[in-house]
Amino acid sequence: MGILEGKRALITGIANEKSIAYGIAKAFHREGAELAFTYANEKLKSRVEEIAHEFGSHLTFECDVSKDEHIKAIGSALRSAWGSLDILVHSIAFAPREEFKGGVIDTTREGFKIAMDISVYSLIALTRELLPLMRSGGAILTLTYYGAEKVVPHYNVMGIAKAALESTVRYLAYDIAKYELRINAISAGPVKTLAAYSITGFHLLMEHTTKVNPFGRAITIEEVGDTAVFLCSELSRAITGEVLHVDNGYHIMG
Ligand code: 0WD
Repeated sequence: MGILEGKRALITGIANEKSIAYGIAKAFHREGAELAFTYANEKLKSRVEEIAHEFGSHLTFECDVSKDEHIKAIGSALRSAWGSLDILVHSIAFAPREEFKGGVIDTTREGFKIAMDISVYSLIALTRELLPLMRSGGAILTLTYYGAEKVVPHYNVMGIAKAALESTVRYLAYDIAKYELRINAISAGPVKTLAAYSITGFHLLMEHTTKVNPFGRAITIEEVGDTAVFLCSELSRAITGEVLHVDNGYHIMG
């Protein structure tokens, strides 16, 4: 029997099979969870539907997190499809491509607002909307990156957004504990996904990280998936507000 048997999970942030959220969905499916998916826009609809079928699900909903009405709609769609929810995976981040070109000093007001809205506020808004559906013992998971803690050239406003996201995890952990719910973040090492390609010099970053980490190799989305299973299962029932690095130990190096 899988560790997530009987659990219902909503997975956001799949763009394709390379997405970190895809690795999480795969591991959740293996562990017996029932899955539902959101896609950000019409362009991603058919790809996400195919992925849902692969995992035995027919539940896919459009949700552009910059739109309050989409977030509301997810609440009502899940209420009628399932009536309850155990796990929310928030695997969403965005900043306009130009924001990764110069330094933080070049950040535009608009770019700052967009990065914080899509990458941070969305976690608060989704948590609030889905809270009434979540069963006691449930868990929320988000994805962050080392650029929240240290300067990673070109990560820029996204580093600031990830620092805010990690703080949000701690504050939400406090708020939702009274419902016997938990929230944690995985700080993943670099993975070649669509989002990563917007970051100037991503390949250099990948090369450096791989060279420096103690294992000398890149992480896989399957490795993130396995940690996600732990953080969303009862095995981690005393862990909340935590940022867990899945980076082959890169963050311990000086
Ligand atoms: O190296 C990496 N790839 C790392 C990613 C290292 C550490 C953390 N992360 C984080 C990202 O910052 C993000 O929070 O993991 C999360 C998932 O990122 P990913 O798997 O690398 O990226 P990708 O496969 O591109 O999926 C991110 C998705 C979007 O895909 P595109 O490529 O179409 O932007 O976030 C979603 C969208 O599906 N997204 C949105 N969803 C709803 N509403 C929105 C939006 N407005 N904007 C982006």
